[in-house]
Amino acid sequence: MAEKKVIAVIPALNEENTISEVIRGVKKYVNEIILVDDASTDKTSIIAQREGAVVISYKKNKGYDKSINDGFALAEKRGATTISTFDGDGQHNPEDIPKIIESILDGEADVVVGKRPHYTRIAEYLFALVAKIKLNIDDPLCGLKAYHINVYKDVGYFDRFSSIGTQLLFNAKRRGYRIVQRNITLNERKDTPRFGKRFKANWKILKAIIKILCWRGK
Ligand SMILES: Nc1nc2c(ncn2[C@@H]2O[C@H](COP(=O)(O)OP(=O)(O)OP(=O)(O)O)[C@@H](O)[C@H]2O)c(=O)[nH]1
Ligand SMILES: [Mg+2]
Repeated sequence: MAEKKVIAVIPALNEENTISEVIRGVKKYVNEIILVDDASTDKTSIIAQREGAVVISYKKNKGYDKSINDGFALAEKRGATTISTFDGDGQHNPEDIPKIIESILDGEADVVVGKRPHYTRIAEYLFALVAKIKLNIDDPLCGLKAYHINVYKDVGYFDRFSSIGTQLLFNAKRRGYRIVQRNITLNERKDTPRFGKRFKANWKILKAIIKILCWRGK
């Protein structure tokens, strides 16, 4: 059997305060880390490189999903057999990674989604309801997920319409892949969400829900 290689993709926007500790923690549980720095104006990129991550850096902000698209494409090129996404803001705990990748490595699941103990925004509860009905999963917006490379190769992309990291998950369901959920721990964010303040964030999530529900394409 081919060797297994786990690559973590970390999207990051101005996370210089947390990125060093995040990379040091994640490194213990994966083979490689790809950090996608979305035109941060701080030292995120430099610190990530120093900590040994493979860094993709943009001159202009491309957004969360486009960053992960590029991260996944590079992970595939670098021979990943499992790809995990992980937030760079210190809210996830690296110790949860084994729980997230285990079922994929054992061949028991194709996609694993983390379930956070609580959500911050009203629209997250709505998306959770939609995902419960469609996928039997409670937390589609959790930034800690893992995918078998075959799911990504079969679909051919991570995101095409700013789904906030959910399109590959819904696509996997459509194609009959096995999706499971695992409880994870969550730390409080120490500064402001990069995702936008309350109204903007809720609006982005609402748009993603509508797109997922209306989406009939490939
Ligand atoms: N590449 C990229 N990363 C982003 C962007 N916006 C947010 N991120 C990163 O995505 C991860 C999650 O973003 P957060 O702002 O923490 O979003 P969140 O955890 O859903 O929001 P909170 O629960 O309020 O913290 C972090 O590592 C961010 O740095 C972006 O535009 N581009
Ligand atoms: Mg966060």
